[in-house]
This record gives sequence, structure tokens and C-alpha cells, in this order.
Amino acid sequence: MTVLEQLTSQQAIELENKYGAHNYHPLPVVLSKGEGVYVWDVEGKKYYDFLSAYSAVNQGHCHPKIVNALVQQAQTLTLTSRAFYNDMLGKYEQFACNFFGFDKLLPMNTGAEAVETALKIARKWAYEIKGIDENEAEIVVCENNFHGRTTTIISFSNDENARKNFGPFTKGFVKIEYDNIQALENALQNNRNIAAFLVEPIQGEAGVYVPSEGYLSAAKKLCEKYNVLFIADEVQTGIARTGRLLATCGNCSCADKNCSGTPEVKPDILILGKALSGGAYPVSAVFADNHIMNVIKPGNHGSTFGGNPIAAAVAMAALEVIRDEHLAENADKLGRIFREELSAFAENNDLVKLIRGKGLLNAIVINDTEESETAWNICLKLRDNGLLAKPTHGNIIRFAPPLVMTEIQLRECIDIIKTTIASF
Ligand code: IF1
Repeated sequence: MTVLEQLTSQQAIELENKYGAHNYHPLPVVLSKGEGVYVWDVEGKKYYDFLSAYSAVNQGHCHPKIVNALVQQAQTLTLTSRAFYNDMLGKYEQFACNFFGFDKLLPMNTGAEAVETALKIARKWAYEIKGIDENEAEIVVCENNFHGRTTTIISFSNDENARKNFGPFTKGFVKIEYDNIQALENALQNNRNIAAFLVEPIQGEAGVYVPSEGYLSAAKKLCEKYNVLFIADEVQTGIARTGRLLATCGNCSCADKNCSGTPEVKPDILILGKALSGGAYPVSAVFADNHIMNVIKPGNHGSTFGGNPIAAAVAMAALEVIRDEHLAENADKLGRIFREELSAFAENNDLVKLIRGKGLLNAIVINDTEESETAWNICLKLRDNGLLAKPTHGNIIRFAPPLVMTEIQLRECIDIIKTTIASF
């Protein structure tokens, strides 16, 4: 079979099963085209995308401005490595640092790489600036976290599926309960070896857990009190997904003048990925001010593709789309409608326990056990009804459409979701 021959869905699934590692259990649908809030399968059926590639496609599938930036740069200069300068990286670094209000960024490719980079910067800062004894640094993390799949990152995961039989594990992490300020104070006050606190502003994979109002700012204040770096992993919550440019939204002078949120905290270290490229290319970045980032000297850290010209061009276009199309504001407005409508529906439906989320990162909790197949079966039915979503657990379905959705499209999707759930 030549690669140009159009596969049927079944053929495509069989090929993946035969030649691909089984590290995912995808919903049985085979996509071949994406545009804005829509995707099409190989048989030509059209769907609303309510996963957005785990919040990487906030700007909508194949956004013309982002694709154009990708194509133009790909025809000019794709990769130089950092052994030499290139004419795109400095421009992008200046643009993105001003966009988010930081002195510097360190460019990487995937979210996990950026998380690893942030951990290394925090440790180096701890030894060279805070004065912790070498190899004694510890980093506080939260139960039920998700920060990626590298061996160090899964070392501090409590998801057995993500860590079992991948040991031995990296030391130097202290786990505390999420959204519990006292637990954080207890971890910081008795231990002078703490370098940093790494936290997701909303725990995505755990099931879209939105912490109590003021948790993040109280955590930041505790970090200041104990001279510990506050690291925000905004790989999934960042780039307007939660109705603000950043879920921590520490910088109200951000480019999105229409930012609908009120600034809460500015992280010492900010981690971005996913929608930093609008899903067109792997782009991630770690932001920090000079007193932290300047611990990194030539030869300390690197990556073949980190900061390549295509990544630079695509990321600038992706951020301009967020700003110019006021996607934070749109996510905030549509998210409120989504939660309002589905909360009202939940009151009269035994199957839906609750709706939670912020902006267009939402989840419904199904009235069943975590081990049940109910959420999966609802997602299969949603697929048949033209909407794609995926469970994060047996009883939780995440709903995260591209932020370019219109209110009319959203209301149509709400009807699909209500009708589908009511049919169970
Ligand atoms: C999978 C979801 C999971 C992330 C946060 C870092 C990373 C992620 C907060 C790593 C990645 C992806 C990975 C993907 C499923 C998806 C995900 F929450 F977004 F749905 F797993 F929790 N920090 N999240 O969410 O970024 O290296 O993937 O670019 O691994 O199954 P990455």
C-alpha cells in the first residue's frame, strides 16, 4: 500500500495496532482534517473537537496565520542548532518575554522538557544563590500532579499507571496535598533545603481541579517568606485556556489588553508548551527574571531543536492570534455559559454529579466509579453525535474546545452534550 492511498478508519487503526507501541487507548475515530473548531474523519464525518489536542490547539486547527508562519519559515531556514545564532530566535525571545512580563526565556520543545529545565534551573539557583548544600535540594510537588512522562517527572507522580516498573526513581521531591496552604507551610517551615514549589494552577489530568480562590497567591506569599521559587506549570492552563492569558495571570501588562482576569501571582519560573505553537509544532519555554535565569551558563543545558527558527516564527504567530482575536476574553465568556448551562442540566440529571473548570477548561463528573466505563461510553456516543471528547478518568470527561469557538457553536455543542447524556 502506498502512503498516498486513502485508508479506511479500520485500516488506519489496524496499522497503528500492528506497527505502533500501544502507549495509548484512543477513542475509535480516525481524523484526517482539521479547521478551526472542526475535525473530519477519513470517511468525511465532521466533528466538534472538544479536546483541542489536550489544549495545544487553543487557536483552532490549522489557523491560517500560524500555518503561514510555519510554511514561510520552513521554506527559508528550518534549523541551525544553537551552535550559531539565527535571525529569528532573538526576535521571538524579546516578543515572548514582553508578552508574559519576564526578563528571559529558555526555549525547549515539549512540555516535559520544559518542566525538566525548570527543575534544573531551580536546583542550580538553590545551590548557587540560596546556598543549599550541593545535592540536598528538594522540590515540593502536589499529589495527583501531571507534569509529563520523563523518568524524573514520573518519580514524583502518584499515578501507578505512569510510574510502575519505570524505577529506580529520582530523589529530591516532597509531595503535599493540592490546594492545602497549611500543608505547604508545613513542608517549607521545617526544611531549609527546599528549592522550589512546582504546581499546576488547575490540575488538568487529575480531573480539572480548580483550587480555592486565593490558593495560588497564598502559595506565592509562602514561597517568598521561605525564599523558595514558585514554579507554575501552565503547559495546559496557559495561553488563554482558562479565560485569562495565564491561569496565574501574574502580569496585567500582558499583551492581551482585554485580559478578563485580575492578576493573581507572578511565578518565579513559568512553564509553557502546547498552545505556545497553536499545535502546529513542538514549542515549549521556561520564563524567569535575570536573578534566576542567569544561573544558567554556556554548556549547562541545551537541545538540538530548542529555539529553532520554525519554532520562533510559529510561536510569535500563535501568540499574536491569542492577542488579536482576544481569545482569553472569549474563553472566559463561553466558559461561563458552558458551566451555567450544564450545571442547570445537572440539577435534573442523575448521571451528572457536577461541572467544574475555568474558562474553556472544564470537566463533568459522572455519578459513577473511577473504574467504570460510563465516561468512555458517553464519549463514544458523543462521537456518534458529532462531538469528540475524552475521559480523564472512568467518571470524568474533560471538555476543552478551541478558544476560537463562537457562542452559537458552543450552544450547539451544549445541546449535543445534554442530548447525549440524557440518552443514557
Ligand atoms: C500524555 C492533559 C495529561 C501537562 C502539564 C506538562 C505536560 C503536560 C500540565 C507535558 C502534558 C498531556 C500529555 C498527554 C496527555 C496530556 C495530559 F492533562 F493535558 F490531558 F497527560 F495530563 N505539564 N499533558 O498537561 O507536556 O511533554 O506532553 O508536551 O502524556 O498522555 P508534553
